[in-house]
Amino acid sequence: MNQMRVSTAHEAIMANAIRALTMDAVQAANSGHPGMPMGMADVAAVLFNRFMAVDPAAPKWPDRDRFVLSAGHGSMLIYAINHMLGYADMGMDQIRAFRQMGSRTAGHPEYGHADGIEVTTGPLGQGIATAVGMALAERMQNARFSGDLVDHFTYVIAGDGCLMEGISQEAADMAGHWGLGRLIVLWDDNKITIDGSTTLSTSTDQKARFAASGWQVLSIDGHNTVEIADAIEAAREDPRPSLIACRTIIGFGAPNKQGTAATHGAPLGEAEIAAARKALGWTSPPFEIPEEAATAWRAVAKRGHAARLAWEERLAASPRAGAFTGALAAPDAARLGDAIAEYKARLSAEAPRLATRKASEMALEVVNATLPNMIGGSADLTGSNPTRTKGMTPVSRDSYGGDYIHYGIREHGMAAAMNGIALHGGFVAYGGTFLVFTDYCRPAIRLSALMGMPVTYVMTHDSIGLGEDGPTHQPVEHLASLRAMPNLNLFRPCDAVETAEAWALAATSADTPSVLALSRQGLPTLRTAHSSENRVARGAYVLREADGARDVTLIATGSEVEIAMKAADLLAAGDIRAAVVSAPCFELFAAQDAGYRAAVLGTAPRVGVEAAVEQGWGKLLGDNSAFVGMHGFGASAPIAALYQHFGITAEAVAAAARNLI
Ligand SMILES: Cc1ncc(C[n+]2csc(CCOP(=O)(O)OP(=O)(O)O)c2C)c(N)n1
Ligand SMILES: [Mg+2]
Repeated sequence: MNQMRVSTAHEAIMANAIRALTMDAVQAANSGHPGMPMGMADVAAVLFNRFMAVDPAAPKWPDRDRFVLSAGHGSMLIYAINHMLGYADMGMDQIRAFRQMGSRTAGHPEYGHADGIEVTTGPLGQGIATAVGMALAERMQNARFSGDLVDHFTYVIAGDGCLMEGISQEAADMAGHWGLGRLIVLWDDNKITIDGSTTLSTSTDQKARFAASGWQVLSIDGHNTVEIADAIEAAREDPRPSLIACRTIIGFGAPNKQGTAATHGAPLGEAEIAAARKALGWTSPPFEIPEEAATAWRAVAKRGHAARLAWEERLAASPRAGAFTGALAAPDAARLGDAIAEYKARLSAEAPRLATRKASEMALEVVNATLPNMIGGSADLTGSNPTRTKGMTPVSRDSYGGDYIHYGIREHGMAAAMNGIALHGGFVAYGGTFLVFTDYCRPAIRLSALMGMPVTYVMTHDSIGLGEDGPTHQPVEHLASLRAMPNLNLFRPCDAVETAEAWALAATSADTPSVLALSRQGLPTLRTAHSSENRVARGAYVLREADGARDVTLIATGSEVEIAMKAADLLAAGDIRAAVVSAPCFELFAAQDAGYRAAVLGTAPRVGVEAAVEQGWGKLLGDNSAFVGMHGFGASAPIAALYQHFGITAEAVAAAARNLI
């Protein structure tokens, strides 16, 4: 950016416009957080005035700079900015309706609610870690399409809270290790959190911490526009990611409350707002922006608009234009469906006995060979999760052209980074760890679901079936807790065929993330009759119908479907007619029409079987039912002893069925 072409004279009034809109919107809503936007207004004004390239007329322009408000409570900062930049969906009506039902100006910024909001933030620390994924995706896309088409920065505003959260260390470590020089974190170093001074709760030298992770660290007065601009310029030049400690005064401009936690999360009050207007020399009434400020902000949008048009010309002239646009489009579900159907035919014919984690690797061979933009990874369990397929090469600071990410032992960071990769666009991300550690990823999985990011979590070692590693590693409540999360598909396939079908759905999902719960232990192929139909897509289906009218329906998932099938054999020997329903995805089953669901479930008594807690099974089982599963934590022992000890056996299922009839 050529600074000489930018007018800097208006930055004080640009910043005060943020402050005024913030004070007035929070006051009108009688709720919200004025302190952070008022404290960081100068930094934001300089950042946008001199550096940001965004075009409100094309909010999704792929080479735009990304702005992440990690300190999401300061949402009025981004709403005020986007209003003044002229985003069509952020009129003053929206600012007036801050935090009201149906407005785009939600309490915390929500991806998809309004243009120019790159990521949902509010859970502190998520933004900075998500931004790492965005900045990595920028480099990966740059490696594939060159700097002509991909050449943007990711800017983050993070508060003391974001940096105190543990995930910030995972984020800092990843970004430093990957050398993400286009990631620039502006730390709102105001030394205040909700409870008061940061001295109440932290003594960490944050600058030393980031430096230790390989970052450039700069310190500035966050109210000095020259220092702000120089620091951002230096950050852009340095090959390392940069942390700019912006020493600020929270609530800057409110003469009696600034510098105190009182400005963090409550309206300032009419009297203090009047005093702030006076102190700032702001004479405009509430929700009015003086011409000078409006013009200055519009100039930023104009510059971004010109940059976007220039980029479009470069794209049009590029021999890679088709490939670039293709990579941003939805994955080709029809093509993958065909490839998976062909692969399934082979599986059904050969009927291998495989752990579903191994079956997942085999399915991924098909997925990755068919879809060109898959980015795999694992949190240091590559061999255990089998997530790396043939020909995949590691992504590193020397090789952004790779397609496999060694996330290290940073499950939470991995999950957030995958969100960032998905938000950036151009790639489809999956990453693995043990299912029990979904808890370590959970806040980021929740954001995948809330934002509608179709990332895939490859979660292996999905029950006591993992054996000797014991209860610390054996998920028991995880299936239930993941099923409780809205907009998340949990797949627990029973064999290699279902695993392939689950992958076909996960890899081409439009706006729902997927968790694949996969076994460590070997499982037989139960789908030996080939059908090109993706049966997992219906969530649950009759795997084996009873010989005549059903006496009982056995419903199972994953590794326990084999047990249910054996139980049906035992029951048949006693002249009891049992159907077996495989239910790999409760969420997709719930989305089927009532007629289909009723036909699958039948009217006979039901027995549910899953090596996990019963919670969440109620709807499938109904009243006249039994459940065979776990009632507490597992134990460390060989797998056969565990299933015996916890009573999850074909005999136990058959006995439960007989009890009901
Ligand atoms: C994970 C998480 N924990 C707690 C909160 C509640 N919370 C919102 S802001 C905040 C304090 C943030 O302090 P800081 O980042 O310094 O923001 P400032 O007060 O300076 O605006 C807390 C605890 C949250 N949003 N996310
Ligand atoms: Mg603070």
